[in-house]
Amino acid sequence: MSSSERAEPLDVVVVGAGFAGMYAIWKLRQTGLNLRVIEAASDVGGTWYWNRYPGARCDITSMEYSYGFSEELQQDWEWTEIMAAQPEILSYANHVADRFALRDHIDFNTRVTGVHYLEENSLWEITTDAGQRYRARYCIMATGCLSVPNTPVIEGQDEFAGKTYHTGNWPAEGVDFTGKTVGIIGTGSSGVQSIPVIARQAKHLTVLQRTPNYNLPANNAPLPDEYRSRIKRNYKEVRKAQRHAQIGVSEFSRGLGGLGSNAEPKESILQTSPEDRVRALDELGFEALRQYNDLALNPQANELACDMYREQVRRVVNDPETAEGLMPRDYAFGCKRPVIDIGYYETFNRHNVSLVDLRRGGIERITSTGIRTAQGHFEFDVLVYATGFDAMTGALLRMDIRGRDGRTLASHWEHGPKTYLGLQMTGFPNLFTVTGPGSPSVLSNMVVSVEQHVDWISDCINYLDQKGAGSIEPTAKAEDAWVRHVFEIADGTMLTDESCNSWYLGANIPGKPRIFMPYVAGVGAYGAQCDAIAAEGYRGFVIG
Ligand code: FAD
Ligand code: N01
Repeated sequence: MSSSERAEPLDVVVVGAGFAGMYAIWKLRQTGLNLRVIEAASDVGGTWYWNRYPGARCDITSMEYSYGFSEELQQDWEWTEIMAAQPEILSYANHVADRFALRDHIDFNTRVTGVHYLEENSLWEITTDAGQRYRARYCIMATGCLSVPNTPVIEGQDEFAGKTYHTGNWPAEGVDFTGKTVGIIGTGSSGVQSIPVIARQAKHLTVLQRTPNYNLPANNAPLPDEYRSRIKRNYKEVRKAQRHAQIGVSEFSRGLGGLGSNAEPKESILQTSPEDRVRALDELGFEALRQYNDLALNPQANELACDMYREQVRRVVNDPETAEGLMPRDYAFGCKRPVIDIGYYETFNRHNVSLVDLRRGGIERITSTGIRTAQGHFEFDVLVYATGFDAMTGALLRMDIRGRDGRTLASHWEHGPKTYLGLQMTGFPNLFTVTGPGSPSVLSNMVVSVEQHVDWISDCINYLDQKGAGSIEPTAKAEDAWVRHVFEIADGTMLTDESCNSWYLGANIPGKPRIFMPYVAGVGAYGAQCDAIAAEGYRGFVIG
């Protein structure tokens, strides 16, 4: 009998076998629950399975962007660089799967298409593209925030005769760009990481850029031995500190580079003179922007930083017209996820790289040989989409999720995602989301947030089982109050500024409601609320 056809319902079905689904297996197995994980890919790793584009790497120090659940694992595993590249992170995921025999619980190459609540027997029925059916008391969506690549609809795109790739769904065998003329659309994190690497191989690379980003230097390097041993000696404290930190990175990594591990910014840019700022750029280049503490909340301070940024682009990029084209304008520094780069601007000094600044005339259509823009036609052998994701809600809304009374998640979220704590939705009992909208999620070190969510969900299921309770879901009042709270604390920051068209707001997907989705208060403040709510007998939830 296949796992999906067993007579008895499962305790739990988990959808997705990235870091979240993998940890869910380890955690829920400890408590004796019987579970299956369903994964569309042919193996584990999620993000790091799909995003194999050249240059892909994490932007948080790997000693911290890694699991904390096993002391033996964290002592044994050796990272080679401060921020590991994708192949190393995927090897790590494979190692974890082997070491803890996780694959035994996973059905690979299987995409979940339907998730329906059967009210009469309080079970979820999960159906797949292969026609399998699973039934379970609980369903955990570990489907990822950045797991649905966004390919914009551009007229003529099917006519292109060359090869087309998306950074978020890169072929496992890699792509050889040698001797090829390549066009790339998109200059977010994926574009900024891949452009310097593709440029080193291709005959010619044309970067089609609609919005230039604000990038900061990665400062990546081989992992310093002293840092490695300091972290390993203190891993227990590191993991504890992560859970109390703003973005889930401990002070043990301070000063190392990567998000969350910069030195504490001490200076107010508003207190500096023009001469001070020129001197700072002379001494530190783009790094200078990391030392100011008033950019996030003060628009005037932010504008001074933007001026410094543009001046530094001018200094690095030799051709004045290209430099001008690469300068971000009209939106605040910090409103989008910071892009961490390695040699991005220097790449535009290569003879085989050119920029098409789409602000001077956009894409009109894709032709059989390239892209026609208002500025002319550009020919390519290969076209790369580095155009991002339908983030945070995309994977959930692509499944047909139906809760009580057959109500769809799509209708519950018609005006934007509504959750309580980013963990549950009203009307969808016993269905949990890992790092869902309304939790720190993509604003955090996501391995830390994944572990915190899975731990909370596991404790919640144990609590219900001990009580002999059959279901849990948030009250509409608690859900509404949480949605308001998430919005209110983001309001007034650069993150929700009108000029900002980030994927945090859903602004990258035509027709998606413009709502700020993650929770900005930080991993520590958020975790404390989750713990308090559980300690008070799951305040705001109805236990049936
Ligand atoms: P994912 O890794 O996205 O896994 C979700 C899985 O669910 C996927 O394997 C997918 O195939 C599967 N799935 C989805 N829908 C279905 C379905 N219907 N049926 C079956 N299976 C399904 N975060 C950081 O904190 N630091 C970083 O440095 C960082 N770097 C990143 C770099 C890149 C290129 C990208 C794209 C993201 C990065 N992130 C980073 C975010 C990253 O997504 C998370 O850190 C983390 O890997 C998420 O793990 P997850 O298991 O929640 O989701
Ligand atoms: O996607 P993005 P991403 N015509 O949405 C452009 C994580 N990540 O894959 O800004 C022309 O940021 C779009 O232009 P615009 C990280 O969380 C992390 O790069 O909409 N251009 C933009 O330039 C990150 O934030 C790492 O005007 C079009 C680009 O495509 C998230 O994933 C590495 C277009 C998309 O940028 C997403 O990053 C990679 C069109 N029709 C990813 N449509 C690390 O470094 C879109 N664009 C850890």
